[in-house]
Amino acid sequence: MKDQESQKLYEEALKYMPGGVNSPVRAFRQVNRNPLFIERGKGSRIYDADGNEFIDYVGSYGPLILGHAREEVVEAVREAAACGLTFGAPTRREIRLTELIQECVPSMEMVRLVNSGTEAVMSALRLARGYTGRKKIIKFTGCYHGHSDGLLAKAGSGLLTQALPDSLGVPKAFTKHTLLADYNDTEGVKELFHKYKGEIAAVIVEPVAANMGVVLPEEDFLSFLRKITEENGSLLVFDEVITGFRLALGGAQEYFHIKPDLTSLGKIVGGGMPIGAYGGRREIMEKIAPLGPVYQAGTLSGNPLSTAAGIKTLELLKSSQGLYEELAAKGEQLKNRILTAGKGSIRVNSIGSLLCIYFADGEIKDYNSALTARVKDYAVFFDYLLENGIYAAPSQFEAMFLSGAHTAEDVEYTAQTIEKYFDSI
Ligand code: KE4
Repeated sequence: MKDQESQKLYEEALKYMPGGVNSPVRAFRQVNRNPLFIERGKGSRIYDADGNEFIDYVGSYGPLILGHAREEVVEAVREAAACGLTFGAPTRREIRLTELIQECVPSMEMVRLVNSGTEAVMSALRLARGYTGRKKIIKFTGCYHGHSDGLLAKAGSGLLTQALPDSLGVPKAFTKHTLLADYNDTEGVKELFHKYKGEIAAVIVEPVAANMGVVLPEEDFLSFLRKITEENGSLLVFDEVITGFRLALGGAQEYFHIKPDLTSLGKIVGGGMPIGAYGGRREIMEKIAPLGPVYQAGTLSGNPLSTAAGIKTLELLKSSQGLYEELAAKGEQLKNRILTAGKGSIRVNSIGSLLCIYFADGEIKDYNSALTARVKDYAVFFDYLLENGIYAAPSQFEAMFLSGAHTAEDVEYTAQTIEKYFDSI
């Protein structure tokens, strides 16, 4: 595959940016090649600097459930931009977007818009501590909730990719109130609530752990978290930055019928523009400045372009009959074809349009089992797909995303290519 232009751009990029990228996973460090520089995308396709075309299963790590450059979304941004990029003042689009969020996710009785998923989670946890007057937070190993200091403890996503259990530069003091439990380990959570009785402000969880590949909650895990937080006066925070508007229009909380106290959103809610949001029960959200004493702010929060893209995206999702069923069917079809092709050498975790192909022998149900994945085998597989026009996640621990723009032909071609791979090794 020709990649001279990407190589040239990569050399250039290395002069100015750490690793030549603005987010670590894009550097392709876990796979055996340098990153490709992407020029444009349309629908399920992306096109790189050398003119190569790929079926894209990264989709910018989640926002593009409608595919790249969906005309109505681009038009909405274009129209908003022509009226000014930002005002630092309230606008009607913020009302419309937060109204749509509340319609789709009824537990979010009140919403604050921010600029990234990291900011949404960081703010939600500050609010949880402010509202409860407690300090401790429980998070799960392998879950990733953005890069705010207190959460960079045994996190997933890029930290798992680079085998960094923690980050340099985060003093121990900043994570001493972060308690760790293993995903799906209800006994471990019980022990923490026993040991730190009355001190736990919140439990934060990815309702589907999409940042250690795709690890599903075991039966009753989420309802157990709902119960034990209620019993202890702690808040349940669903980090739906990936699952929000992905598993269902109402996200994982609709899919699993669990009502958290607070929810963080990102990605899809901005339709590909920079965004985050957090929200929940009114009496909790009213603690947020300027109403209450928990401070949080942002220059570009609720900006016209992100709200325009988010509004149009959610309106299209609301009116798209059968999209989620279609995504789930495509995901299931692809999972079954891949499992058969793998002849027992791989595992595929999937739910709806989220999927992860693990090069592993045992079930992947938490951080420790995820660590058993044969990442070098994954890297060889990734390269084969890339050479055959398929752009998969450049890390064993990132989910692959299907969109409404992926056609039956895309799925068939992908399945056949994967079948050829396993026949060839
Ligand atoms: P951002 O700050 O990257 O917008 O969101 C942080 C975040 C929070 N919560 C969850 C569940 C997330 O998955 C993320 C970010 N996801 C990663 C992909 N696994 C972003 C990709 C990247 O870091 O480049």
